[in-house]
Amino acid sequence: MFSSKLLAFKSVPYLLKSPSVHAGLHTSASCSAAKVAVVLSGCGVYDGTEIHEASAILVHLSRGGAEVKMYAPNITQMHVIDHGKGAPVENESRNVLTESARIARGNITDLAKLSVSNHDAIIFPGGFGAAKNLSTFAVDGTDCKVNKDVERVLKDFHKAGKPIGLCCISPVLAAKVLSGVEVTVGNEEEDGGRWPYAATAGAIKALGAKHVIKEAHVDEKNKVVTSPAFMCETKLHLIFDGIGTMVSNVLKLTGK
Ligand SMILES: *[C@@H]1O[C@H](CO)[C@@H](O)[C@H](O)[C@H]1NC(C)=O
Ligand SMILES: *[C@@H]1O[C@H](CO)[C@@H](O)[C@H](O)[C@H]1NC(C)=O
Ligand SMILES: *[C@@H]1O[C@H](CO)[C@@H](O)[C@H](O)[C@H]1NC(C)=O
Ligand SMILES: CC(=O)N[C@H]1CO[C@H](CO)[C@@H](O)[C@@H]1O
Repeated sequence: MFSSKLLAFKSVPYLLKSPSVHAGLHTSASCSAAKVAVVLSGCGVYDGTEIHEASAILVHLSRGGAEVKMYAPNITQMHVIDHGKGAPVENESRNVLTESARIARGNITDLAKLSVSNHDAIIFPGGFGAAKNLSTFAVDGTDCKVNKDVERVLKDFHKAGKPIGLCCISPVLAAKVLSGVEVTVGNEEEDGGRWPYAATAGAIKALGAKHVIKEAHVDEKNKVVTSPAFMCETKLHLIFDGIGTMVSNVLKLTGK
């Protein structure tokens, strides 16, 4: 993995920062950076977090200068899906926190330990994990239950006036937990297959939330920012850019 050239480069002493310089940089960076929690729900679109969405969020947060900490609940996944076949794997069981750790490169914390006081904002990528593990929306629709720690953190960030970003299917979590919130999942009609999950907008309205037909929406009053991401059949770079709009609005609302 590491070439001998790289190892040689790293061993040149005058290219390394002294510990004091490094500590100074770290302190100044952490003063102004927005501290953002990202909540994952597994690893893979059909039973966990949508990987491209999580990655796009992390790239945009990095570019925006945010300090990121990742979380996932320590619970068993509802399903393990063979993504090649699109079907559940019989008798296989996986843990949401363990699977999410793949996306976090190992650096992840149990969602039960997430405290609003340590963060300026929170973001939920989509993927079926949000509807299967963070809530029961995939099975129960508008009668869904939301994971108790997901419900707790959504309410805590909302009460503290700290921004909440959600994309793809995740806006249903806010619609269920935060009454009267405005969100978008893109469109309310399938429009020739461009919006295959358009029916979700109806469920959002039935939950008492307001659905807005938009490529990205900022509910200024509730500080809830949403974008459709993979709810739309479109090009990957457009999904990446849409998530960038969501992330930059979340960062703007932190005031950092
Ligand atoms: C893990 O993430 C935290 C920020 O949440 C960071 O301070 C720490 O350095 C990271 N640890 C590793 C081993 O990357
Ligand atoms: C997850 O929960 C299991 C069972 O309760 C426990 O053994 C394990 O240590 C937990 N993992 C983490 C990372 O908290
Ligand atoms: C799954 O487990 C059940 C109960 O142990 C067993 O009856 C069944 O044959 C298993 N299915 C497969 C595909 O292994
Ligand atoms: C295995 C399973 O279904 N796990 C959970 C996924 O998340 C939902 C919502 O919190 C739980 O109800 C499930 O038990």
